[in-house]
Amino acid sequence: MRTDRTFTMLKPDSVEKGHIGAILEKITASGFRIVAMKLTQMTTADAQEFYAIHNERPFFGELVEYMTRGPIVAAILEKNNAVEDFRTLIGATNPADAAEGTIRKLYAASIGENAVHGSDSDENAAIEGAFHFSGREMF
Ligand code: IDP
Ligand code: MG
Repeated sequence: MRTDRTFTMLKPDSVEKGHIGAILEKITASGFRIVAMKLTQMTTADAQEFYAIHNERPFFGELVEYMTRGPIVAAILEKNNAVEDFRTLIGATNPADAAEGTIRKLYAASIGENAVHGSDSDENAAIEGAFHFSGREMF
């Protein structure tokens, strides 16, 4: 399993607020190379499958509504130690707990609407990247 790639989404709130450019600038300035990227919108079935691990959680319905309400930017990123370094760059799930300078501290409104996704393991990075991109869309 390669350890130099992760998967991200700039979530609907980031797109709605016009934060695509600022967040991508922070990502690339932090040493991540964009391997694949697109503006897309998840269907309800897509979001239910992508977040299936959370389907018993009380916030699942709210999460699916949020993630499907508008377009997202999906991307695969490459860097040494990508998964861990990207989780550090985005900060804690709840922006109130996120470190200064992290993407969620800067751009997230709440624990639900928290601006960005970052894969939590190399295995999930591969699964999530393949969920959104075909091999021909990866560079
Ligand atoms: P992560 O995105 O930091 O890995 P997870 O615990 O995997 O956080 O949760 C997935 C997503 O579900 C979060 O990014 C957030 O959008 C949403 N979420 C997590 N916890 C809550 C909650 O307590 N209320 C509402 N939404 C939540
Ligand atoms: Mg997670």
